[in-house]
Amino acid sequence: MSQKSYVTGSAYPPLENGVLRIYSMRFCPYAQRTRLVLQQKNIPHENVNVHLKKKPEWFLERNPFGSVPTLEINDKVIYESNICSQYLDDVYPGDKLTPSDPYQKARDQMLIDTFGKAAGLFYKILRTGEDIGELKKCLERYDKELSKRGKYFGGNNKPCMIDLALWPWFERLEQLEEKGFKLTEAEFPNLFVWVKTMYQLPAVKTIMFDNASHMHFIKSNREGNPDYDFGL
Ligand SMILES: N[C@@H](CCC(=O)N[C@@H](CS)C(=O)NCC(=O)O)C(=O)O
Repeated sequence: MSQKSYVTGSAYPPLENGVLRIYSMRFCPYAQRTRLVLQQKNIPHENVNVHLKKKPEWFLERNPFGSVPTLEINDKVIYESNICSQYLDDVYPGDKLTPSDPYQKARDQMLIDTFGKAAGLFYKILRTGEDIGELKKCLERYDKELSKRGKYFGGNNKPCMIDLALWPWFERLEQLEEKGFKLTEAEFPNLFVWVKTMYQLPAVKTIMFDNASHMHFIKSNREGNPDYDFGL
């Protein structure tokens, strides 16, 4: 199976019974969330990358929104990153990533859902060079939360769903430097420790890109010709 992205007009790569497949795009932070869960839980799967500007017809038949990540197994199709990740955690054995306590689970989901604001601001800053103040305000909440929880949002011993759901944007934070912005350790002491700890995680190391690759992709995307297959 090719790593290169499948385009409009390509033939559907046959899916064997019982095999779990993720439809992805290598630089998508949302797909990265679910790919991190697959890695962290060691779930056997195959990866099919799709060209998001020239989507294959068979991809749109499965997910009419044409978004990644999308999961497929037998006759089941699941999309939306947090829903895909939760499905995997519910169904597959291995490290349990979601807290069993309903209140803790709700608290974590709140932090994941409301992170959408920070993610939106991040891209707006990259696009417009707008000031970083509002983003910092969002991140303060996460820094404070970590100070109560430990090395990870999941505590001192292991990462949990929220760590994996937030990570993709932190791997991309260095991109802000292009606009002359930098978050400092003095402002976000707990997030800084967390970022260092997360970089040591095998799941993160396996699928991460360095800043130069992220920058290349974001620039190509901005120019209207996203280089989905960069480096392949
Ligand atoms: N809310 C979705 C967002 C996913 C998303 O926007 N992914 C982007 C790629 S980074 C995508 O598939 N875009 C579809 C498109 O460009 O048409 C999720 O959490 O899965």
